[in-house]
Amino acid sequence: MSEIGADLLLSMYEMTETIRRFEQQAIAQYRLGNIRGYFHPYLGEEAIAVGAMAAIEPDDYIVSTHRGHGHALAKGHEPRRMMAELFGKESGYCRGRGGSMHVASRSVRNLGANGIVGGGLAIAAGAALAIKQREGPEVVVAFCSDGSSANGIWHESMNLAAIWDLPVIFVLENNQYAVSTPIRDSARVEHLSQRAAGYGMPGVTVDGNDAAIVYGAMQEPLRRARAGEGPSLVECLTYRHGGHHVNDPGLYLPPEELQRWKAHDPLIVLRARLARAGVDEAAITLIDERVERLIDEAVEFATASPNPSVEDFLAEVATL
Ligand SMILES: Cc1ncc(C[n+]2csc(CCOP(=O)(O)OP(=O)(O)O)c2C)c(N)n1
Ligand SMILES: [Mg+2]
Repeated sequence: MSEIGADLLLSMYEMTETIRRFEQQAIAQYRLGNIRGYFHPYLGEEAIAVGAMAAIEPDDYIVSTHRGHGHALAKGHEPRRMMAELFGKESGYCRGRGGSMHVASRSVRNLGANGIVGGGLAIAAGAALAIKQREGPEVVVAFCSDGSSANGIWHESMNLAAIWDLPVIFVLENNQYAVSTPIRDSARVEHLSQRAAGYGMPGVTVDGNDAAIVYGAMQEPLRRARAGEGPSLVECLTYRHGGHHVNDPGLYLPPEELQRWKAHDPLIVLRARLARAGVDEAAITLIDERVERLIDEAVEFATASPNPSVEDFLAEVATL
């Protein structure tokens, strides 16, 4: 991979820090009772969303997962309206009706987080088919998880994308666990990317904690997709910084395994890259301070925003 310039490294650092702080603050708000329901933190996995999104164009689409706050922020959702959505407020992206697992926005071209494991993949194939039929230049990045790769919809979507040469890039976030089940207990292949061969598409496995490596790994799949040559699979190895969701203490995670991955944290990796690129600490501190203000302001905005009114609470929600 050719070296990435300091400007791109800095913007990737800023987004990584934004997701990190957003998640930390949102978890604090959850503990205060201001956010309810399920909440699957993206802590530790930020480099995948950041690297993938740095590689695509604003007009490209994504589908996201149940662990989707980082995808949304990196794709261009504003932290304040994201936070408001998590708070269930009217000013949220889905007017507070979606919450953590159902953030979506047409203008941002995020076709949605999804509470169904693998649920976004068929949507990605459908969106890519639409792009192909209208001969559009866009691609769809389909974020998916190690757990989803054991689901039928993962295999059906991969096959459809392959036989129709659809402009999709499947970005598999292998964080080694599906809730408490380690991937070694649910797959017999060494790398999940090997499964791409079964569908006649290229597959690679890369370090998903290094945003620069993820960015680099996206280049050839993007070229292929835009040239009409079809889909690719990019498996990104990563690790959660804790349990499956905010109320899971993650006691099944071997402490030394967790520590090993924390030492290879996406922020640590990017800071080392920035140092090698000659960026001084002061520039990084400035970013940290700017991000801190941005996320504090997001919490203030969400707190001050009105709840949906009781009268139209069910508007835009299907009723029986
Ligand atoms: C089709 C389906 N099956 C089961 C569940 C319950 N469930 C929610 S998350 C999860 C495990 C997810 O693990 P993985 O797919 O690896 O994603 P991760 O949480 O690690 O990001 C399960 C089984 C679900 N939401 N959808
Ligand atoms: Mg997983």
